[in-house]
Amino acid sequence: NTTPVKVAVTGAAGQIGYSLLFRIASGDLLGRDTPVQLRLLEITPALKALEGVVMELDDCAFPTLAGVEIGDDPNTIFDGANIALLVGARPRAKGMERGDLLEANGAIFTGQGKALNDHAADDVRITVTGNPANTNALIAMSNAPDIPRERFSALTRLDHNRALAQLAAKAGVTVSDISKMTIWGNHSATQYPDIFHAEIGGRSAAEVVDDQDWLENTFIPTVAKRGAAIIEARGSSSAASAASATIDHTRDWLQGSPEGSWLSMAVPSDGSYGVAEGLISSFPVTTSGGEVSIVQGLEIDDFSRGKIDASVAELEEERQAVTELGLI
Ligand code: NAX
Repeated sequence: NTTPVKVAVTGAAGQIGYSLLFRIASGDLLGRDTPVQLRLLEITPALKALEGVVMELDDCAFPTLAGVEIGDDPNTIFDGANIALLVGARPRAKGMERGDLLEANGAIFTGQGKALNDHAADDVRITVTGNPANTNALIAMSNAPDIPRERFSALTRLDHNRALAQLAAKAGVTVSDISKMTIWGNHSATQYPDIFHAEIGGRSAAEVVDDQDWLENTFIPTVAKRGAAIIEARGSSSAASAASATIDHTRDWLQGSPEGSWLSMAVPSDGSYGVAEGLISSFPVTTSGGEVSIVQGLEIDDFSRGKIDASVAELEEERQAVTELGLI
C-alpha cells in the first residue's frame, strides 16, 4: 500500500510534539513500510517554531515520511485525516479554576470536533492526549455527530506504562513478564491502577506482591502522581514518555492488542462496570481490526469498587460542568 496514511497532530510545536513527530515519521506508529503524511496544527504564534521542527523532520530524511502540511486552521489540517492525535491543549495557568480550564479547552475541542466531523477521512480514529484528556475527548466526540463514537479515545496508556514499570520493579521482573494491567477511570490523580487482575508469569500480581500496604500507600499514589514527580525532577512535564504512550495506544488500537492480555484505553462507556454510559473512562480493553472491546466479566472487589467509583464520579462532575457551559 503506497497511499500515505494521513496523521494529524495538534500542538505539534509543543514538547510532546517534539518527540512524537519523529517517532511517527520514522515508522514507529504504522510500521516502516507504510508511508505517512503528517498534518500539523498549531496556533498562529507557534507556526514559526513549527516551521523549525519541520526543517528538522526534513533533515532526518525518513524514508517513511511522504510529506508534511502545517497550518493553524483545523478545517484544513484535518482534511482527509485517517488518524488524529489531539495533543495541543490549554495548560492550567496560575489562578485558573478548574471551570476556567474546562472552558478554555472547551473552545478548542468543540472547534476541533466539528472540523474532524466535516473534514476527516471516514475511517478516522482520534486519540486525545491534551488535558483534561477524558473530558476533552467527550467534548470533541459530542461535537462530531457523524463520526461513530467508538472512534474517540483518550490516553491512559502513560498511566498504564507507569504502573507496569512500578510493579515490575517491586516484583523484580521485567515489564514483559506482566500482563493484564488495568487503569480505570480518569487520567487524573483519581485514576485507579488495578493489579488485582494483572498477572506476573501467569500468576495473580496481587498475590505475587502480597503487600496491601505497598499497594495502597506506595504503588497507587506513585502512579497517580508520577506526572508531578517528573515536573519536580525535570522542571517540565513528561514529554518523551507521553509521546511514546500516544504511539503505543494508537498503534495497538490499529494493530491489535497482544494475545492473552489487554490494554488500558479511555473510551466511551457502554455502561460496563457501572460506569455511566457515554463518559470517556479508562477500561481494560482488547483491540482487533481497529475495533475496541471492553473486557467483560471481571470481578471487582470492594476496594477496587470504591476506587473506580471515585474516579468515575470525577468524570461525571466534569461532564456536568461542560454541559452547564454548553460545550456538549
Ligand atoms: P506544550 O505546552 O509544550 O505544547 C502544547 C502545544 O499545543 C503548544 O505548542 C500550543 O501552542 C499548542 N496548542 C494550544 N492550543 C492549540 C490549538 N487550539 N490548536 C493547536 N495547537 C494548540 O505541552 P506538552 O507538554 O506538549 O503537553 C501537551 C498536552 O498533553 C498538555 O495538555 C498536557 O497536560 C498533556 N499531557 C497529557 C498526558 C496524558 O497522559 N494524557 C501526559 C503528558 C501531558 O501532561
